[in-house]
Amino acid sequence: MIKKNALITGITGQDGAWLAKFLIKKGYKVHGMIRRSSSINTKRIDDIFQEPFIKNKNLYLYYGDLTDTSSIQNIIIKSNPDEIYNLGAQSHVKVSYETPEYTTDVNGMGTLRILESIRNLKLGKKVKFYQASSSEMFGSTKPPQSEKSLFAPQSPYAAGKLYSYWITKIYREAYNIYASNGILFNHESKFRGDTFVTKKICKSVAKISKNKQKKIILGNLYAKRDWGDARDYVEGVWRILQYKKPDDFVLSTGKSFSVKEFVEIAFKYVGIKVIWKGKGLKEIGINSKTKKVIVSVSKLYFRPTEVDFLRGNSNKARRELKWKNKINLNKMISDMIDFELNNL
Ligand code: NAP
Ligand code: G4F
Repeated sequence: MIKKNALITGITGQDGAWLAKFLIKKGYKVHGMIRRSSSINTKRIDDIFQEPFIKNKNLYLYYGDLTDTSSIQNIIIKSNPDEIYNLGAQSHVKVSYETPEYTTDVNGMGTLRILESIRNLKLGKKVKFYQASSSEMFGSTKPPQSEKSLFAPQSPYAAGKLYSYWITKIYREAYNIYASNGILFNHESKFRGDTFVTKKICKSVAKISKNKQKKIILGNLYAKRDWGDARDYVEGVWRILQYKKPDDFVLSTGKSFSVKEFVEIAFKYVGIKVIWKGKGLKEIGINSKTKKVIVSVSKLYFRPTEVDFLRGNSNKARRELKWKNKINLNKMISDMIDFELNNL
C-alpha cells in the first residue's frame, strides 16, 4: 500500500509533535517544516527523528518559514503532500500585542502563502489543507461558542487567525480546494510551551511541592477557558481532513474552568489546599498548612484586552466526525504535573 504524505508546519510545537506521532502510527510519511534557530528546537520530536541515511524513513524535516514564500513552495514540491496541516504560528496571545506585525505576517499571511502555493502548483484536486483556527476568534462573543457563533477577536493574534479562517473558506469556494478550519478551544499537555498558563501552573506546582520554588505569580485569575487534552485534539484534527467534504469544525470539551480553579485542582493533586485572601492585584493564595503565600498576582501578566469566557459547543464534530474527548481535566493536569515532577 502506498503511504500517504502529510506536511506539517509547526511540527516542533505542542500540536505538531503530537500530530506527527499520531500520523506515523497511522502509517503516514510525515514531512515537517522547521525553523532555523541558534539552539536546537526539536526536543518534542527527538524520539521519532531518524538519521538522514535510513531507508524507508517516515519523518522528513525541512528548513523553512511561514514568512518565506519560496521555502513554502519548495517544501510542498519536495514533500508531495496528500494532506497539509498548517499548525505553525506565533501562538502566544500576550506576545501578539508586543509583535503585532510579525504575528499577523505569520498567522495571517502565512496561510495565504500556503493556499497560493497550492493554487499556483495546481494541487487543488490532490491536496487537503487544514487551518489551525482558534477559539480566540470568538473573543467577547457569549458562550457556548459554535461554528454558527459570531466572531469578535480581542487581540492581534485573534485578528490574524480570523483572516486565515476566512481566506481558507474563500479559497475553498473560489478555487474548489479541499480546505478546512478546525476551530480548537484551548488544549494542553506535557508538550505545552512554558509561558502558557497551564504549563506555568503545573511546572510551578511541581517545584513548590518539592520546596524548589516559593510561589507562582499570575495575571487574571478569573478568565475562564474550555481546556482539553492535546492528545484528543490532534485526533480530531486528523478526522477533520478525513471528512467527506471540506468544512469547519469546533473541537471543545463543553466545560469551562477559571484560572483560579485550575490552580486549586493542580495544588490539590500534590496535597496542598489553597486559601484565598484579598482582591484584585492584592489577591493571594496561601498554603492552608504552612500559611505561606504560594500564589500572587502581577499586572505584568494582564493583557490590554482580555477574552473572559470561552466554552465551546462541539456537537457538529461529535456527530459528523464521531470525535470525542476522552481525557478529562483532572487526568490532564495530573499527567502534566507528573511530567514536571519526573523532570525535577
Ligand atoms: P506552539 O506550541 O506554539 O507551536 C507553534 C509552532 O509554530 C512551532 O513549531 C513554531 O516553531 C512554529 N512557528 C512559529 N513561527 C513560525 C514561522 N514564522 N514559520 C514557521 N513555523 C513557525 O503552538 P500549539 O499549541 O502547538 O498550536 C498549534 C497551532 O494551533 C497554532 O497555530 C496555534 O495558534 C493553534 N491553536 C492552538 C490552540 C491551543 O490551545 N494549543 C488552540 C487553538 C489554536 P518553533 O518551535 O521554532 O518556535
Ligand atoms: O494559557 P494562555 O496564555 O492561553 P490563551 O490566551 O487562552 O491562548 C491559547 O489558547 C488559544 C485558544 O483559545 C490559542 F489559540 C492560543 O494559541 C493559545 O494556545 O492564557 C489563558 C488565560 C488568559 O485569559 C490569560 O489572561 O490565562 C490568563 N492568565 C492568567 N495568568 C495567564 C497568566 N496567561 C499566561 N500565559 N500567563 C499567566 O501568568
